[in-house]
Amino acid sequence: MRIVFIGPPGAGKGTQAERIVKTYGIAHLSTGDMLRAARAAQTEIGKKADVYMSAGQLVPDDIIIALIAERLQQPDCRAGYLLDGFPRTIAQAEALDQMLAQQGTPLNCVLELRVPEDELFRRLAGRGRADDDPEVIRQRLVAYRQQTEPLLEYYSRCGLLRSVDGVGSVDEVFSRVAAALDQVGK
Ligand code: B4P
Repeated sequence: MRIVFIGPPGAGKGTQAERIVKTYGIAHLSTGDMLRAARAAQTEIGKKADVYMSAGQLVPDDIIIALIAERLQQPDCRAGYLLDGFPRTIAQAEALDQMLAQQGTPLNCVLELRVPEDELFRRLAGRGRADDDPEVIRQRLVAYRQQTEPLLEYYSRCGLLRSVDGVGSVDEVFSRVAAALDQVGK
């Protein structure tokens, strides 16, 4: 199964992704994790990405697309994968469509996790990562609304979008996610 996971910052994508990949036996491709690893290792990509991440902005499309194109070639992706936090812009979605069309491996599902803004602030304040400062969170929400939300319409047009309520305990949210994924392909 090839899944894209979309949701605002702090919606719980990373949290649910861990359970999804275990349950469905697929690879977990988190662009946020990849960028944080590159930043910690002080690679060229990591240093470039840090400037954008610290300001709550999206990292430029060319960097992210190259990162994912390389990752999708790894053997563990053959059994399927969950793209967690990618694509985040229409340009990224178009690049992904092109890569998957070339490989003859289209997406099976796009999962949207919906959480209201006041709850997002509460969760991110509790997490306390370097980019979870209130001003940076506000900036990340603006980036989400302007650059990522248009993807919902993009994927809804091709009939791939499934939206799930992300409010509730981690277990409750996971049962909704699993119910949505179990419907895919039926
Ligand atoms: P990401 O790493 O993708 O992170 P996120 O959207 O902030 O968080 P996520 O939704 O995964 O929430 P989590 O499970 O941690 O992005 C970070 C940055 O990387 C971006 O701002 C951007 O700069 C850059 N980036 C990444 N991908 C990019 C791309 N494709 N293009 C350009 N730039 C890109 O949960 C949050 C908190 O809520 C946790 O503390 C968790 O414990 C808690 N929580 C989870 N589920 C809960 C529940 N049900 N109830 C209560 N709390 C819950």
